[in-house]
Amino acid sequence: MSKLSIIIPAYNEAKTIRRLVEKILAIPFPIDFEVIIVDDSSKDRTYRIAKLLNERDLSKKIRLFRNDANRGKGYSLQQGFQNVTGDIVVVQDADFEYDPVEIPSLMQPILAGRADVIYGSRFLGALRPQGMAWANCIANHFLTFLTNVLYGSRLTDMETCYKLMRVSILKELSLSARRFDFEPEITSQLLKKKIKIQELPISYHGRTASEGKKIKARDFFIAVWVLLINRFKP
Ligand SMILES: Nc1nc2c(ncn2[C@@H]2O[C@H](COP(=O)(O)OP(=O)(O)O)[C@@H](O)[C@H]2O)c(=O)[nH]1
Ligand SMILES: [Mg+2]
Repeated sequence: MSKLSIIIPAYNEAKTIRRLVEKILAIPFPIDFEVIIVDDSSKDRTYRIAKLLNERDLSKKIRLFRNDANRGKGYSLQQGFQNVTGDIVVVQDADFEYDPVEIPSLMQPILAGRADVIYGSRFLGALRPQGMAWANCIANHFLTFLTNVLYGSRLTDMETCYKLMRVSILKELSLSARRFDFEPEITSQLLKKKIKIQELPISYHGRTASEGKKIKARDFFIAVWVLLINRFKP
């Protein structure tokens, strides 16, 4: 095991992308790493900032891609996944709700050969993490509960962005989700393949819609639908 690939899907994240990437570059990861930024055709300065970061990055750890139009988080992740050169992959949202300094400890069980997939759970530390709106909190618990009922799992946070796995496992999946249906789709495929998902606690600082949170009620219903159809799909 020699390299970590951190994928950052970014859509209109000019406020946080620089700070996030600079923070990642300063983390003493136990293995080599690359940062793959996929700009989802942002309308703000996200791409320009990412380009500058890329040009100034003497360590050559940053790789930058850009979608030709706004296509969604799932699509952006696919672009990233197709370009990984590492053996372990993790998704890092661009908005700093999740703190990348926690990634090295999440990698430990995989590096030690004790796990193939790790989910960072926001709910192992608190039932309602800091800054998470009540509606989002209840939706998260419900979607995790539904996952557990349908797939016989015992997860506490299906929707977490921190999903780490061996690239060899990722390559076994056939993902088609384009938007926020990514989380239920990847989780159901892993569980259907009987791949064990191990959870570790993480911290979380939720942001509000005015700060740029874009997930909506409709994404909740899409997630329910995706969990159901994947369960009964042959
Ligand atoms: N909302 C949204 N986010 C996108 C899109 N493409 C990439 N992303 C990124 O996906 C991540 C998650 O989005 P966010 O709005 O924070 O959703 P949430 O934290 O799950 O509620 C962020 O890093 C976004 O920049 C897109 O088309 N729409
Ligand atoms: Mg977010």
